Amino acid sequence: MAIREIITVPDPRLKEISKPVEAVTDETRQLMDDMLETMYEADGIGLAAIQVGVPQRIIVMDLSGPEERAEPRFFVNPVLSDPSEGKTPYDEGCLSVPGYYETIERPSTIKLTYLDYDGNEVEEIAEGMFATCIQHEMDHLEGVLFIDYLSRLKRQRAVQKVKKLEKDKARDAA
Ligand code: GNR
Ligand code: NI
Repeated sequence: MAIREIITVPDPRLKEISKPVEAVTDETRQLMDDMLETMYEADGIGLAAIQVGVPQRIIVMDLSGPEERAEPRFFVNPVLSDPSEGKTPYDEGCLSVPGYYETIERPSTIKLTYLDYDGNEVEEIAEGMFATCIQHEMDHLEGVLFIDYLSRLKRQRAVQKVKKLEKDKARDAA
């Protein structure tokens, strides 16, 4: 396993639409292992492949949190359907928009189908934090970030904040 670099806004690759995986192979699993390790190292609960610069429809997730890391999950070619009418607000963040948080409302429950780590088809209903997270990750596969739901002013502020953070980081490293 290897830690990969997480790309951040305004990297144009984050706007790409990711392509379906043709078959779940050992190469796919190696990428998923790397993504999981990268996500763990960054203290995240979810990560889409495009966030490490790979435009494939792959998501990893572990909702047990940075302390436990007990429930790694892998989603290949996920499809969402039947979103509930009821919505749930959640204070969202994104590893590609580090240091910025804003409340986003999304459908409270949603159906999903996907291929798992072994390439088996799975169907389930997501609710709670799982529903929020899978919708956030699914957006990444379509080139959409949570800040795209905000006003242009807030979105620009978020991008500026990330740029400043990275400039300061680069300066500290020099
Ligand atoms: O680590 C993450 N936390 C989070 C919190 C609320 C809603 C969504 C997320 S996903 C995010 C990691 C990430 O950027 N995934 O794409
Ligand atoms: Ni994200």
